[in-house]
Amino acid sequence: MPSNSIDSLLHEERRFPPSENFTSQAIASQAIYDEAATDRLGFWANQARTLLHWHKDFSETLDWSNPPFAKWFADGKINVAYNCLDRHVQAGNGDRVAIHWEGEPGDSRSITYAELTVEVKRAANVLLSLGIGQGDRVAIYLPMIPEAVVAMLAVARIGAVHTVIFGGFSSESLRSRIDDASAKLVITADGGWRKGKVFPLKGAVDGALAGKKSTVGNVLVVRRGENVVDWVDGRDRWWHEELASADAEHEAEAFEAENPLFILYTSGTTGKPKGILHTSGGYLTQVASTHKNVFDLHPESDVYWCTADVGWITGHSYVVYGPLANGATQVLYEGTPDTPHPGRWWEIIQKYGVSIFYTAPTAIRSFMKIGREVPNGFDLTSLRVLGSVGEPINPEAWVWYRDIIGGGTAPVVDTWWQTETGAIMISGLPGVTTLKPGSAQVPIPGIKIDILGEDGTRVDPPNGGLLVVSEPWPSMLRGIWGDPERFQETYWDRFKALSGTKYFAGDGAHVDADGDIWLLGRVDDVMNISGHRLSTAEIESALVSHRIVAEAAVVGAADEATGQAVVAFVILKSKQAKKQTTDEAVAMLRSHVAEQIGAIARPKQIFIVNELPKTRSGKIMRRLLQDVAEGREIGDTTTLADTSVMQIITDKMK
Ligand code: 6R9
Repeated sequence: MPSNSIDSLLHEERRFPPSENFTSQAIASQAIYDEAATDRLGFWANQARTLLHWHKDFSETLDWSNPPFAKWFADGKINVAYNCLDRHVQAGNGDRVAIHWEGEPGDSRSITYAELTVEVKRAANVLLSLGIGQGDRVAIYLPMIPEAVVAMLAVARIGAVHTVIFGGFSSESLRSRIDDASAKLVITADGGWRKGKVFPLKGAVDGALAGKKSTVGNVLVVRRGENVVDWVDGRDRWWHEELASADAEHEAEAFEAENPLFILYTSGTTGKPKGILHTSGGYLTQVASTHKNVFDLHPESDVYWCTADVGWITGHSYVVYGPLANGATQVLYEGTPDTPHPGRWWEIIQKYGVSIFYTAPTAIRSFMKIGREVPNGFDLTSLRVLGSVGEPINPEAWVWYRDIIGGGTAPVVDTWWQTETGAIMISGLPGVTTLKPGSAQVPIPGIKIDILGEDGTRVDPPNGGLLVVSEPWPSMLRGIWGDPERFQETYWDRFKALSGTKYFAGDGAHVDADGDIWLLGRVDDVMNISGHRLSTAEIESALVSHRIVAEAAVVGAADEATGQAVVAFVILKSKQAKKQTTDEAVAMLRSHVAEQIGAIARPKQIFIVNELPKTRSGKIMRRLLQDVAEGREIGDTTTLADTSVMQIITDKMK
């Protein structure tokens, strides 16, 4: 991680206590910590009942009789979309803006809660007319346009299950996710705007569905890019035509609290992405509660903006479900931060008077690089709370964020969580916590975190260890789609024999003497590129699927801008090696990975080598390759089968 070495972190002395002004109006207070410490389950039951509308109240908060399969609020009944829409309208807030949408080319739309509710009702009726019902899977592959939110909520409203696939993923990735989830319907767009151009989406869907039997019966296409698309009669339908003829009335039915809400694919340690399953009542409780407390949301006056794409968990929890369950007004932006000019984000904050802003360290670092002159050219005085997510934020970026974007006063909350945890787990609370740059700080009320050593016993400061969640939590994943064994093995078996059923997060961490937690990055083969998760195995298997490649090893190397960068070491097949220059081979392989997975996975560097460092049992020693890629002295090579390999590789790279 950039400058987040444990040594530099331990010398971080800056402290930022809350101001009296902030504390006097803050949503959170010491009282919620006290409440949760006295009665953890009672606290969550209380959050569920005060923040959400239950069609039928629950009698049991948590059923943990069959770990790791948890049930929260199991006999309660709820409709997630009703909670995000209808009830705000019924409470007299129909005229409040739900979404200020800003298209990349400069077009914009403001949509009220009343309008959004009608759109979702129409879309729900369209889904029903296409034969989608409770439990059916719907794949969503859309740009950041309001229809993405409408589509997700319409699926939720009828008790079906969405799987959103990030628009940057390739046709191949789309196909494997559609197949794994057995989706019956795909909702896409002709194209979307990115970096001043229209990028096509419908074509990738056509590619994913071409030439094979698929569970997909229909493709609904939103018109956005106005680019030319191919059309399969009978299968494809225009979203705007279907919605226009659909009934604007739809009554939300109550579903069980554990009704599946969505599957979201994320990278794990193997080549095959995992379909993380989330359900309804517990998930909505924790996203609503954290969104309110961690961001100090005052829905009647705040304008909130989370820059994440809805294709990631942050977009699910803190663009769609959290803010809408809380009746917030938010900004949704289609494009990139620097189009058409490097101040685009700050211009949007100025235009809408954004008061709460949530983004990733990689973005902050790229703005730091451009310089403070750009944000200084805009009025950012509306900002009062800043959030960070996706990877550790180095103290320098934290302080810059607070000073330059937050006017030297806005609290910065560093929020640690994962696709699997569904909602924020570790973070300071603005108005309560004395903030410490670089530390994610403390578990939120109602969450139990421990740092354990390899032997399953608690590690004391200043030693580092493995981060575990020791008690079930409402928004926890309920499984890996179609693979209960992998669910058990990946997350729950690590400490089972040693200290009971605890959730192993895959992150290393350290606690300081104040009890504040410092995240140290992944301890497995998962990389973090600009806050996006990618697995080394996934990229390696994409590389070896190319005809010229014999073997490949991928590492995440520290990178100033993106946190980590993908670096690949590739052995070519000897017959193929001579057919092109090294530069040609590298260029070919970089674009091959982008086609197989998506542009985010494209290796920054590829080194063509003759050997890879392996142990006697044949395991590639990525640790040594990482030393090479990061330009470090090479570590212990004694377990290598052939100890001269590293010398050959380093010579080759000179
Ligand atoms: C929400 C999200 C999860 C992984 C996680 C960790 C890293 C996320 C972090 C952080 C340090 C933070 N991570 N937030 N590390 N400080 N505030 O990013 O989910 O895409 O599943 O990634 O990201 O390594 O394990 P996801």
